[in-house]
Amino acid sequence: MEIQIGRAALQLKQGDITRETADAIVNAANSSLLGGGGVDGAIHRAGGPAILEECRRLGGCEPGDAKLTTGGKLPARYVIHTVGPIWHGGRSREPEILASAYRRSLEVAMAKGLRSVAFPSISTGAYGYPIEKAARVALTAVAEFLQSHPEIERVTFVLFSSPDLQVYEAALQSIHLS
Ligand code: AR6
Repeated sequence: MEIQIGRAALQLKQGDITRETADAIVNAANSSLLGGGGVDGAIHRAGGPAILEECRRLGGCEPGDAKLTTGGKLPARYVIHTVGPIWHGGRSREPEILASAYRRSLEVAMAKGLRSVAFPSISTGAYGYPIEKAARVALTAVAEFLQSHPEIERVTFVLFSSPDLQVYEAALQSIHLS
């Protein structure tokens, strides 16, 4: 599924983000930036040790912030490492922190002059954020950003499973039509 927002394309697809050829892929990391499981583990495995070497020099990352490394051996040129919120029931600023993770990732991409960015579903794995809620926050934050920043030409959400893709498609339809 793909929609236009201003001049930009917002695309949803199923796949493995480590195989994406965007200018940058986004990593759902933890505050240490020193690796982990899930998509973080997959990105470091596929990208090789150069990414972790660069991460060691970044001094970690606060939840809701984002930092840049090169893509190592990945097809993407850069990796933007962001940290989503751990789900604690929804009253600990989880939506604000999640929206900030998406916005800051796009700001970091823009600062480097990048035009295409691929995101995984941040916080909906090990961090336990309910995916229906996370999808609305994610798509709203990205759509608002694209409306005011035409420099970004394409954002792709790469959902790992078909059920996850369906959740994002339903969320995008309801946001787009409202
Ligand atoms: N491509 C796309 N999506 C993927 C891939 C992949 N190769 N692998 C997993 N996913 P998670 P979080 C999906 O747990 O919830 C790490 O240990 C996965 O199905 O990777 O933000 C970090 O170091 C899920 O939908 O990230 C942190 O400690 C989504 O990516 C912690 O997990 C996010 O799941 C961050 O937790």
